[in-house]
Amino acid sequence: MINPKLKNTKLQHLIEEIQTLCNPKDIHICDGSDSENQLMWEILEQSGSSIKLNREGSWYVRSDPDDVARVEASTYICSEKEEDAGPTNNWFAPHLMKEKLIELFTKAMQGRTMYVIPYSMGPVGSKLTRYGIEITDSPYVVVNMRIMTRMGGEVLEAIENGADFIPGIHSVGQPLTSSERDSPWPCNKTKYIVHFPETREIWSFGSGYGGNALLGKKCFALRIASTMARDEDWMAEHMLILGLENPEGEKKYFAAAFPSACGKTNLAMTLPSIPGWKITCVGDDIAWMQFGADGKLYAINPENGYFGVAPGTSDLTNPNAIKTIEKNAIFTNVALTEDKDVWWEGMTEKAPENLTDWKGRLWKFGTMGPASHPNARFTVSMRQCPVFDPKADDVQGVPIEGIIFGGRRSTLAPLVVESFNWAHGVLQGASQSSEMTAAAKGNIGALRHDPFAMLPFCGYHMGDYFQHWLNQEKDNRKMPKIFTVNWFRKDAKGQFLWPGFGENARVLKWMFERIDNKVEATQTPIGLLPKKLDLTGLNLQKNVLDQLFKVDREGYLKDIEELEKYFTLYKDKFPEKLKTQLAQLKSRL
Ligand code: OXD
Ligand code: MN
Repeated sequence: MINPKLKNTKLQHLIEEIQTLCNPKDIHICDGSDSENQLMWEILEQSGSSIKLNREGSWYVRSDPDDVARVEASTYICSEKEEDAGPTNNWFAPHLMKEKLIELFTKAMQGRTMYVIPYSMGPVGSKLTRYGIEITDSPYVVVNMRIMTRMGGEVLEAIENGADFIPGIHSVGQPLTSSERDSPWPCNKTKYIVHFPETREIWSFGSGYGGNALLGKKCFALRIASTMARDEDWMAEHMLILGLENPEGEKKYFAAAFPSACGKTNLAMTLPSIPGWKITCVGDDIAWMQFGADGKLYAINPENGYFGVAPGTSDLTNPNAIKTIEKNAIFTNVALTEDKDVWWEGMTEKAPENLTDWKGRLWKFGTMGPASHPNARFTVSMRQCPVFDPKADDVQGVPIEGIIFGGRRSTLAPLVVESFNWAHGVLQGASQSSEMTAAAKGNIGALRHDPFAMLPFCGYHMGDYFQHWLNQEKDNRKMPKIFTVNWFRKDAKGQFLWPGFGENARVLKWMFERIDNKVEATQTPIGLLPKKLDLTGLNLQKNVLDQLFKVDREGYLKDIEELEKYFTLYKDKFPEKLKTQLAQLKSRL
């Protein structure tokens, strides 16, 4: 038992309860210090989990080959009423799930240390910030949470002084008997990622990977926070936040929702190809937003680091990310070079000789699959990003003037479309669909509906969530303009039409100037398209541009037919206002 007792009785009881249930060999309350971090790495190295890299302060970790991504099929929203979880979530009755969890967690931490991680989602002191306590038996989780959140003594002190917190209980689900040697990546075939939105609790069993185990991220900052946001009139979104500055030094902030592994990290720290324009990064994955008394929408990034997809990241695609990970980074499931550095597909054109792959095998190109897992990740502090936005720590947040929705669509969706108004933009968000990536277990490449890029992350009924978005519009509020982008449209030969990456700044520039009413747009049935995009210095054929902006009426009508079917999933919770928007869109086509 911890001694002396904590002042916060909720925390004291939580620790006692989980200790009694999970029977760990000892308890460690994390303070976030350097020495503690060092100790965690010593433990990880000794158990064969990690390798010190030949890169300042950086570590290499390989997961179990069966524990490599978020497990959406084993993710549950356990609201009292099934209807409140809605048709897009797995639901289970809370009392039955609790019984199941008690069974799973009984003695689950035997032979292991139970770590208690006090962490803050958001800058300490912001009105939008919320605290969490993660209890885990994984030192890998501790070192990651130290980067991904503001973790440690300051937060514990705030909690000890009475601040509330969201509890999250995590176990890798592999107890250790004294004679057993630990596995390098302990985990369990049985996995449960469970959320209780009413009592605001998280329980996660069996996985040590990413969003399954770093409970501040998807579990708290999206699934639980979305329900808090609904009840308290704010927004918890799967969005990056970036600042865009024009050559005159004027700056605007944008929030952008893209499904997992669709380039949010790249866009959030784009190095613009157009002279004089600058992009700064507030966050690459999650935005918590609320309208202020002045009617503007303010956003904070609740996280403190990036858990970015490594494959495809290079000096060409994201030079700022490459600089960010030069030191103090954790690399999980990438390939290891002979001189103890990292490599992944897309980093360089040719793979170095004598690579060891993410499964620990000497790798040869061709028959062994990729050297790094497609969902291999780097974990790194956002403070190391060369374009870290100085306002990322501002307790007020940053004012959002533009909201962007995007997905990975090889057909139909034009490069950029501006919505006619807020409700039309909400329809755009609700209509988002994208080709699946390796971020979640599933059928990669299949087109799936992913409204607001929140399909796996909305903690309540998606129909109510659409309504919550509509409800944000009020007379005294300055509603941001809403845009939809698609960087991934392909030509008949399957080649990408748009070069993407740094060139995406041209599209952002158009949005920036639209917000200021400085550039014109062409009215089309689906929304407003650029009359002219700044393409100076970009050698893009006229026919490519035509294809990028083609509004395929027939294709859209088919898409809408399919969308109408999809929206019946939400039954009477699908908002009337969106039905009207959809009918209007149809009649315009
Ligand atoms: C992520 C995801 O890790 O969306 O950010 O899967
Ligand atoms: Mn994400």
